[in-house]
Amino acid sequence: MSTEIRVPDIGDFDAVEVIEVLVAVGDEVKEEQPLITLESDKATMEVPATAAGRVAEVRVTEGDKVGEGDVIVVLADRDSGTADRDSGLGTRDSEEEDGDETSDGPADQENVGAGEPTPETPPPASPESRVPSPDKSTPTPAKRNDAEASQTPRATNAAPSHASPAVRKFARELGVDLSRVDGTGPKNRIRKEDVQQFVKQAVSGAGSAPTAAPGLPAQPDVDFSKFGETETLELSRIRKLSAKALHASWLRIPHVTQFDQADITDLEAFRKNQKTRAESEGVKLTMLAFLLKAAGVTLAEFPDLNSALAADGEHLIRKHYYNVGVAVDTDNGLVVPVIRDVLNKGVFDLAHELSEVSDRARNGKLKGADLQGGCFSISSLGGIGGTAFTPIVNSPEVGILGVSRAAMQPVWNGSEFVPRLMLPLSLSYDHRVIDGAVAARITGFLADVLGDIRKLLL
Ligand code: CAO
Repeated sequence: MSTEIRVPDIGDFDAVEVIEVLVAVGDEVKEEQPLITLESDKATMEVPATAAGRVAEVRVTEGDKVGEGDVIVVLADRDSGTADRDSGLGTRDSEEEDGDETSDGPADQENVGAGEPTPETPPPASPESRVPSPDKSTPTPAKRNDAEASQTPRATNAAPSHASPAVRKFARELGVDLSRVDGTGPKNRIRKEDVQQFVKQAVSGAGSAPTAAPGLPAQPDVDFSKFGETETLELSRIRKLSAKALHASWLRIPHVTQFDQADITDLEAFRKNQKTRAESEGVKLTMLAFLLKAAGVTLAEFPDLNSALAADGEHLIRKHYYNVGVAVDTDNGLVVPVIRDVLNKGVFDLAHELSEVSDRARNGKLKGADLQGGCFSISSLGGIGGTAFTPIVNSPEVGILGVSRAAMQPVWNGSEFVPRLMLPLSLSYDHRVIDGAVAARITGFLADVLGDIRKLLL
């Protein structure tokens, strides 16, 4: 038995151009998989399969004009696949060639235009390997109901870059900005081949990863020995990895840093007061343990800060767990182990875990799992010095808190200046997710929590 897939109701158009044929004879297609892309004056639309099966015939080629009811593809049922093939149904050579022009075969086609967010591929190793693996419990956007999905072509705006949804998805996967690609298709439409060509040029010309920044000028290879004596040292493994991760985050994320101060006079008095008790329990109670707790409370209050932007750039994945990475300075470079469930742990427990994990970091004893699953990060330079800095967000997280050295300052209380211990906070955030006004509220909230020990501990 075979199934004819027809052009569904596409509104007021009766002759719409086929700009892409996404399948070829012999391909196995799933229900809802896009088969062809149509383009009208106003939009491009993918026509999905209304059933699963093997493509026995492709009745259209690029450039054809089609209207509602026209048969575009004939599917053979999986069961009757061999029989249909034997009967020679729809195996015209020319069609196979046409299909090959626009398709990389069944494997590549599976996800094309599926319209669901693709979780960010976890990078290979630390510190970017702390990227949480796709959270199975995270709700994904609701699936359209079958009837709606199978009868309606999916429309997207053709402007501003002239490319089909499949080409857009392909470009997105490679990190290519389509506005920088010249289209060689009809009406300057960008084809898959144009994107491939752009990437090839970027790789050969710039020598940098296309996913990082196609077209970035290559770093000049300067012979510094012309100017004086030099030596060349190999970077440590950690530094090489973190350099790559930091560079990718820097390029990927539009950063803004919000500065604020928290009055930690009472908190510091409390910490000092508890220090001896903590030491008797073998715990070094530093300010960072309180900051971890405060970060948990803040993430719970501002759920967008506890999120990740999906790879399609159109969905936000909110996390319902509260894991915070802590930047630890080691002889071999920066590592960011993750402290889990900070919202629900006591400050003593957090202090204990922090000193245990930073010891392991300094002794090179961290495991891969220690570096994964973070939602947010803290980079504390308070033990060293400085008044403010602009930390780099650890993509795909959306925020990082930089903490500088607390100092006594005269603070006006409405009637007089009083000496208060002020802690400088620098919150860098992904401006695609967090707006400036929200960031100001976040640091204000954090300062408030740190300023009132009850809000932190209760
Ligand atoms: N203001 C004033 N004093 C501070 C402070 C602050 N913000 N933060 C810490 N201190 C104090 C501590 O209380 C401690 O004093 P006491 O010994 O009197 O208790 C002292 O400074 C040393 O603290 P510490 O740095 O050993 O401990 P910590 O928990 O604050 O930090 C860790 C631990 C692992 C974060 C830290 O050792 C570290 O590696 N910091 C560097 C992080 C880094 O490199 N970030 C940059 C990343 S981007 O390149």
